[in-house]
Amino acid sequence: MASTGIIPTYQRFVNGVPVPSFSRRSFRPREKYLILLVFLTFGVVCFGAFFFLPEFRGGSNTVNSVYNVYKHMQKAGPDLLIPAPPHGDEFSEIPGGGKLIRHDDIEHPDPHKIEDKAKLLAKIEEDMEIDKMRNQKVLERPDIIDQPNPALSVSSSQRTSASLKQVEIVVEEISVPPYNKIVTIPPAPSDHYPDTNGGEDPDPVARERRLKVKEMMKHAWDNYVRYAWGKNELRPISKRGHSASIFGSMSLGATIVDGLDTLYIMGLEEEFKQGRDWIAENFDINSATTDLSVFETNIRFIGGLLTCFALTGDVMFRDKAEQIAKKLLPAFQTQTGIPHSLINIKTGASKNYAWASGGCSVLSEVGTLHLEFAYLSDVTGDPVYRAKVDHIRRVIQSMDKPRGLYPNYINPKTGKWGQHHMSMGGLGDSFYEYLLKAWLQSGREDQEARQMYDDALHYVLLHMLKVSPGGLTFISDMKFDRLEHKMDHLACFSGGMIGLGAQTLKNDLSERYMGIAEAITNTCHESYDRTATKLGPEAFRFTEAIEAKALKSSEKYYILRPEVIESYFIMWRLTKQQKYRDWGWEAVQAIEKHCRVAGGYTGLKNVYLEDPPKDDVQQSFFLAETLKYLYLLFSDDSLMSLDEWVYNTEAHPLPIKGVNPLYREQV
Ligand code: DMJ
Repeated sequence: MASTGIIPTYQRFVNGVPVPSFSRRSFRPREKYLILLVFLTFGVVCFGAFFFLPEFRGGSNTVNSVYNVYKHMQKAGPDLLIPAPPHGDEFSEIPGGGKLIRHDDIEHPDPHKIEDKAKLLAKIEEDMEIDKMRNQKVLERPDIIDQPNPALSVSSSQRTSASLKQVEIVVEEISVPPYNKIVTIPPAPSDHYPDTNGGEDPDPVARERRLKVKEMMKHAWDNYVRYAWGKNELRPISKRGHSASIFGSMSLGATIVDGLDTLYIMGLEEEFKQGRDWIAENFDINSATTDLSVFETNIRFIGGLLTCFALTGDVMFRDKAEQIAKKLLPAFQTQTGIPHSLINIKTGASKNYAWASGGCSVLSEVGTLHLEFAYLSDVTGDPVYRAKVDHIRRVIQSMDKPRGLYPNYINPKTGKWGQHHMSMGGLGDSFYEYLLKAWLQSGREDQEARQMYDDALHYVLLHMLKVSPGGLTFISDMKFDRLEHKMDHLACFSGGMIGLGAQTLKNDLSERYMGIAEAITNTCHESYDRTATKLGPEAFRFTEAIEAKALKSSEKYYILRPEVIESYFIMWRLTKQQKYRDWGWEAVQAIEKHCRVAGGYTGLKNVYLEDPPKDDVQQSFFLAETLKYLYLLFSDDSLMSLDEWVYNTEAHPLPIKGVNPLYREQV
């Protein structure tokens, strides 16, 4: 007879003959064990649910508990989506963001509409592609199709464990996932930590403005979390991920790594912890299978991670930085040791850009590795990284300089210059910056770097510095012997750099150089002020007809770049002239008016139009640099002081050796 019970019955045989089971009066020992096992399992499940689900532990009421169970089920995947039971509170947090939104927006999807939504999404994505081709306005993706990713929510346990100031070595033995084991390296004995909750300026206006910038960071970050978590960048209008070619085709979470130290500095602890855990758990440079830019990977990823290591002592950051640097090393295996621009992380094959003059490497790229690689050697104890960048320095230093200038292109095979194009903007810029900053980073020990900086700047100013008929000072580009009276937005960092150089080594030239720094920063401000949006173009020119304005349509865009604001920040700290703060605030207002959209911040295609078309990209450097510099502009000097930190070219502050106890070098 077939059993209809839940517990299976077993047929007994005696000498091969089945014995009818109805004749038994009690369970056999095996059956008893089985029943016991079932009850035990049930008990363990109940016990586990009670103690380990935070909602049960929190003693919430029944409705809330049911609601929370529903949320857990949502995490299991879209297939399990069911209408949520009624809930007492009308609002909840966006996962990871802490921003209040209506439950209706996220929690009550009508199951019957899910298919239509998917179709709508596909249609919108298709429209956007067509739209892009026509260079028309990007179609905004309506909110109804965005389901927050529950996997991104910051759990209560994460919240309580979020601490930015880890001083002692902590190994949490009980945690299962390795990323929860935070091992920290203490700084040299000192009570010195950046007071990220402090740094408030005595001026109440500055305090208010700083708060506004912090809110902007929240808006940028929350939307990235909501729509593009783990992707490189956010498309804030079409509300999806974006990846520029510099990141290859992989999702490396560039915005997380690049923006993390800004979160830290702003005291956004939950968001910092959320990003930190993503990096620990998900960031793997080996997932990169196509070509990556050595320069960009260094300044954004290695630089960002090293700053987080310095700030927290959390060795996970240092180790990830080192893993990346190791993968970049094959790019240095050229005849001269001058690295190639691109590397395939998987194969180790490296090459230069097809467009670069005669197969050359780019000056700004090979010269912008020094800070990160030197620091990495000191914190890991492995001299290989510093050796690589010292070698680059020696090669470049030994080359003849046409009229004392450094051309933008250098051939890694021959060790000779390519085309004699010189620029303080793209292709040249941060080469000069890193000479000055290598000296600063070394606690002013690296005299060779300072000498090279002084010489390079002398010849740049001698040959390329110009004053327009209207009295605007600018650093022109130079192509062979011809000056091109154009300045890139990128070159606007030089106001701050020249000021910093003048202030940190007082000599006969200091006053003149400080004057030039002020004049260049003023010109860059003019390039903003002379537009309809009050945001500056990608490049501006000086001709008989125009001054500090873009000429070509390809120069009229603004992609949330930081360089002008970077100079406001440095010049404010050096001179304390109120105008720099005022100009920074003008930029904040313009960004809010023209670049802020519901889904984040976008670049503009033409800053001279009252209502410019938008590019639908929130660059990772907007979080890493633009917002960080704005925040620091309105902070007290004590926060991330220029006496203790040197900012890499992506605005990731690295500690100054011998001055800042957070240097954390291996001894
Ligand atoms: C950043 O990635 C860095 O500042 C780099 O040096 C050049 N420009 C971008 C931002 O404009």
